[in-house]
Amino acid sequence: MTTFHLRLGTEVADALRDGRPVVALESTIVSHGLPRPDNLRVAREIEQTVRDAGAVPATIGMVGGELVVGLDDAQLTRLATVDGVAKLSVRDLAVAAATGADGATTVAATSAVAAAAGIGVFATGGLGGVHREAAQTFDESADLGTLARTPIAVVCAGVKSILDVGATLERLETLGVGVVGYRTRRFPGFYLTDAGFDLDWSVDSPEQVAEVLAAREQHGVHSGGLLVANPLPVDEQLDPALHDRTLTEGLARLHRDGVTGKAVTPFLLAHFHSATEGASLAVNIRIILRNADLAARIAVASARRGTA
Ligand code: PSU
Ligand code: MN
Repeated sequence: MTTFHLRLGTEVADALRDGRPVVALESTIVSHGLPRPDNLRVAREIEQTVRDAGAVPATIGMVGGELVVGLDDAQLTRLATVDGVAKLSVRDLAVAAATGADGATTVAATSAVAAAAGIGVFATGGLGGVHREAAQTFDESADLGTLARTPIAVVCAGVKSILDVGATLERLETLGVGVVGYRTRRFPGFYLTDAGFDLDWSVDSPEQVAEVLAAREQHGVHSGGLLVANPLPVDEQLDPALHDRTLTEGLARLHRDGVTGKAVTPFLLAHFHSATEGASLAVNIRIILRNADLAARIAVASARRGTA
């Protein structure tokens, strides 16, 4: 009889046992969010960035039905290069394990697995959210509902404007997910520094985020997630005119091709990468590396405090 458990990579298991800083990383950006062959190179660079800032990277994914926290290089290569890697949200994890699938974990699944493994900080690029036209389609990423019940800090650059940003912020409030800007009171729009919405709170340092996480844990009142929204500097954002053109065209193609459901996000990401001839990819990579660095510094500060 098969037993199912989380397989921790050796380095991750050692770090967690010793109370050293660990940062969770997702695999959906590798398998479905970034184009080949850049995806594998970037996945390795993200891990290296976490190491350079003093933490241990734990990229999470499913290999042959095994749920791995801290993929080794062969496993990472497999999820970045083979065809047919499933996109796994939380609800898919058990089915994928029982059927022996290869799968990449979304923000929702990565958060849930990381928290179960005892990891408190997670770096990604952009969060899923409420899709445009959600009033008709009900298409809202499971990232939001999962963060409502998962005690993890997610460092991201807000959400992409492929989504309804205002509705996403409203849903985060309804669901009780904390949102703080990192050195800003404006919510970032991934490729763009400012998505056009104010935030109630901002934090100034990794140490201050560690304080927030300690307060949440020690109060024992709120056990949901915290979004740390880390914008790109204005001079590094995607040219806003190019961004707007690409978005309009991508949404039109989505309709034309009748793409729906979990295929929507990867379809629009791929459109951005090809239509901007690499400009959006360069920005995307920069965002992820900046978030990996900040997440690692938060994990280091939390480990110093002895709270994560
Ligand atoms: N947003 C991005 N890049 C991504 C994703 C979202 O800017 O790669 C991925 C993340 O893994 C996220 C998922 O959890 O897409 C959301 O997909 P959906 O909208 O189907 O929930
Ligand atoms: Mn969806």
